[in-house]
Formats: sequence, C-alpha cells, structure tokens
Amino acid sequence: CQVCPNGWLFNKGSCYSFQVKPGPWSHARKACEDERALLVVINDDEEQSFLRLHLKQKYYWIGLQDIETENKFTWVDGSTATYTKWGAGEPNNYGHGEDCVEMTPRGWWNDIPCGNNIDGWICEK
Ligand code: GN1
Ligand code: CA
Ligand code: CA
Repeated sequence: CQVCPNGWLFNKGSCYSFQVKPGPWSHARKACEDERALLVVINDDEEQSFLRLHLKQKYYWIGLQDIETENKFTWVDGSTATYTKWGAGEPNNYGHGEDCVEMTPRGWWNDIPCGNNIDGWICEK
C-alpha cells in the first residue's frame, strides 16, 4: 500500500510534488491539473513549514493569485487567503503589476508577474 504516487511527498493528509521546470504561473497550474492535483494551497503554518523543508534553494509557484481583483488574493481552490506568509514588504504589486505568488528559497511569499519563468512549482493532491 502506498499513500502517495511515486515521487510525491506525504504530509498530513496531502501529497506534494516539487517540479523544477521553468514556466509561467498558468503553465504550472495546468501541469498540476493534468496530474489531477492543484497548484499548492497553503492553509496553515504546519503546511508552510513542511514545504519549506523541501525548497532546495529554488523559487516555486504556489496556487495563489490576485489576477481578477488587485490585492484580493485567492487560492486555486477558490478560497480567499486567510493564512499568509508574505515576505517583508510583500505583496507590493511592484512595477507594472504582480498578480501571482512564488515561494522564495527561505519560504517567504512574494507576488511577481504571472508570466515570469521561475524555477518550478509545487502541486498538491
Ligand atoms: C523585488 O529584491 P528582489 O528582486 O528579490 C521586490 C519584489 C518584487 C521583485 C520583482 C523588497 O524583489 O517585491 O516582486 O523585485 N522586493 C522588494 O522582481 O521590493
Ligand atoms: Ca497584484
Ligand atoms: Ca512583489
């Protein structure tokens, strides 16, 4: 018996896949859906701390965005963000607009342009 598919990590009722493949946020979201998963939805500090252990110096997309309404951050499961782990000064919608969220190597969240090709993404199912 196996709790998660090969290559996925188990924590507290969910399975997680860390993908190191550069691409924009929309690609990351689609890639997770293709695996019958979602771009990761982070609900509490326990989940955040678990994910942080596996970042390996990379930047990953998470399932949070404010594309529709500036500064209304919504998860890909449709929920509004209550728990957050923004870095200092974030989210700042820097420059011409930053509507998608990355997790930086030390675990802090930062809004960046959705079209940026960052290192990868994290799926959850
Ligand atoms: C800044 O400093 P850096 O490049 O890690 C900015 C972020 C922006 C990012 C855009 C404190 O991050 O908010 O999303 O540029 N950080 C600060 O590239 O202003
Ligand atoms: Ca924004
Ligand atoms: Ca930012």
